[in-house]
Order: sequence, then C-alpha cells, then structure tokens
Amino acid sequence: MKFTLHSVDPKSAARAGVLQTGHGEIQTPIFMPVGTAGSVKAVHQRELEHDIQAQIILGNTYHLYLRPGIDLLERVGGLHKFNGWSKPILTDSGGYQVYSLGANRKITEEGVIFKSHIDGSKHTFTPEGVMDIQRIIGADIIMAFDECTPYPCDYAYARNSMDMTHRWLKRCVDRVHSTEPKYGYEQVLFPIVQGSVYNDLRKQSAEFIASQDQPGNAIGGLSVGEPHEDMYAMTSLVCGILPQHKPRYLMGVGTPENILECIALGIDMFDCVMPTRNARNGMLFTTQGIINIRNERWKDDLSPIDATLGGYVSTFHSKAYLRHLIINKEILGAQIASIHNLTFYLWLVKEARKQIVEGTFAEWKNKMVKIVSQRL
Ligand code: PRF
Repeated sequence: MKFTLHSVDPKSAARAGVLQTGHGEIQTPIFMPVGTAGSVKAVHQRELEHDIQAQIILGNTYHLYLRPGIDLLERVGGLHKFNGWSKPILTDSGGYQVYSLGANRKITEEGVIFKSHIDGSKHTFTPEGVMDIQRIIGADIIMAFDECTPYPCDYAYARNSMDMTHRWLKRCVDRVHSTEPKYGYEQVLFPIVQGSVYNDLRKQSAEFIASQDQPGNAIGGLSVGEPHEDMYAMTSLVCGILPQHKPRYLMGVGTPENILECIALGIDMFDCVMPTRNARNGMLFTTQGIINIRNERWKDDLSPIDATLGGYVSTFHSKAYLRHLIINKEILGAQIASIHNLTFYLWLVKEARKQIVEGTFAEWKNKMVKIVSQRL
C-alpha cells in the first residue's frame, strides 16, 4: 500500500494525500461510511458509489463473524464478492464491539471470551484468530485487536490495558506477516494507539505503535465520552509522534465539527455511525447547520433538504416530505436521510481536501465549524 502526501496546510497540520489499495485509490482526508454487517444501513451500494461518492467502507469482524459467518464468506471469495462493493474495505477488529458487550465478555491475556448478542453462544477472539478472520473477510485494511478503554478510566487500568494492547499487537503483526493475502490483493495491518486521556500513556503508545512500522496507524479509545478538549489534545499529541508519511485514522469520530478539527490536527481517515444512525432518528447534517427534521418548524417547508449540497435526494426531496416520512417511520425516510447525511459527510471531507490543496484550509475550517455545528 502506498500513501502519497500531496499537500500540507501551511497554518495547521492538515494534509491532503492519496492512499493506493488493491481496490483502488482513496483521496484523503476521507470519511468511511460504516457497513457493520456488510451493508451501510438503508443505503444501496449503487447510491454509495454514485450519489454519496464513498471511496472506502467499513465492515465489522464481530458482526460478520457471527453472521453470515466466515465459512460462507470464504466460500464466496470474501466480502467484496458477497456484497458487490468493489472499492476498498476496512474491517474493525472487534476490539470495540466486544468492549461494548459489557457483562457478556471476559478479557484475558490470551484474548476475549464473549457471548453472542444474537443467541448467547460462547466464542473466543484472540489476536491471531481476528487477523485470520479479517483475511477471510478480505479487508484491504485490517485493524489490530485492541482493548478500547472506557471513559472515565483510572490510570492503572489504562496503563495495564495499553500494555496488553501492545502485547496483542506484536501477536497481530506476527500473524499478518506469517500469512498470505487471502485473495491475491494486498491486506495491510493498522495498529491502534490507546492510553485513555493520559499524556504519558498516549506518548508511550504512539511511540510503540510507530516502532512497529506498519503501512498506516490508528488512534482508538477516544470519542468514548471524554470532553472534546481531551480528544483534541490526545489527537494532537499522538499525531506529533506518528510518522508523517503514513495515513492516520481516528476511530469512531465524529460530528462534522470533530472531523474538521481533527483534520486540522493531522488526521487522514474517519469513520462514525453518526450520519447513518442519527439520520434514522431525523437528525440531518446540512451545509447550513443541523436540523431535527421531526420539528414542527419543517412541517410546511417545501424547500429542498439541502439546496447547496448538490446530490440527488438532497435536492429532489423537500424537508416537509422527509419530515412526514420520518415521523411515520417509513423505510424511505431512513433511506433518504441516510443518503443525505453521508453525501454531506463525503462533501465535507472533499471540500476540506480542496482547501488544503489550495492552502486556504485553516481560515475555511474556522468559518465552517461554526456553520456546520449550529442548530437550525
Ligand atoms: N478500537 C477499535 N475500534 C474502535 C475504537 C477503538 O478504540 C473506537 C474508539 N472511538 C471506535 N472504534 N478497535
């Protein structure tokens, strides 16, 4: 995998780059729609590609392992073949999903024993097993198996957890390097920085992750309830340590405002369920600000969902119509709102990239943050 830095903003740490994968190029900074179980909820692959212009989507090891299962995915030749998405796929390792299971999991040095949220059956994820599963899914980018610490998290827990994540990482690296790509194209490993909100732990973790010399690096354990200032401080500290010439992925972030601020700190890749999950509840991100489409205010508003964004559904359908669909729990409401929100997120990172290339990112970002975070 090759990452080429195109431009760096003179007034911030923002970068514009190109990431080359076995399934084509990704222009960074990029937002990756979340397709947990092999589909981006309520959005068809054709819309993802043509309307939203997604360049890479996420899959989830935990969900895909449970359903449809890796036997089927192996027989069909991987997730790309199964779901018909021919651009890059990144899979999360399950470290985060397993952590969300709470009482239904036990973390040991060997790995994590957990109970399926579907039928209560017992399973074990080890760093080696999770690498093998992601190879079988056929991800272009495989995430290391980590523990995402909760917030708040005491120092001793955060340190022990980080140390274990580092030991697990060595096992992930060994496994990936001693096995072949499953379907002929390259599958690269991204390690994950942890360390909660502690400066010394984040520094130590970033140095260790950088020393593993993998093709890209990720930052985990943030956007788990800590104040935004902490998230930005940790992101900035870690970006200062991770190598310049490799892509940096901030996991599970965030709002449009968070994304703009973290691009300014040197992040290249983002994912978050927010644009799709919140869409289904009627929260819309637009070029004018944030809309709760369920609000009475939009009842008779026949103007387009977002007249300036461009994109088919955002221009074609009115706010009043979408409000009606969402309030009545019509499936089409979830579809239109999800397509709109993802179109907005992909527009935002594309525009950010343009501003970085033109050398005007810092000023634009400060102006844009105010607009995209205001509630209409
Ligand atoms: N680890 C993994 N996936 C994640 C996270 C993490 O820390 C986060 C944290 N925001 C989101 N997704 N493996």
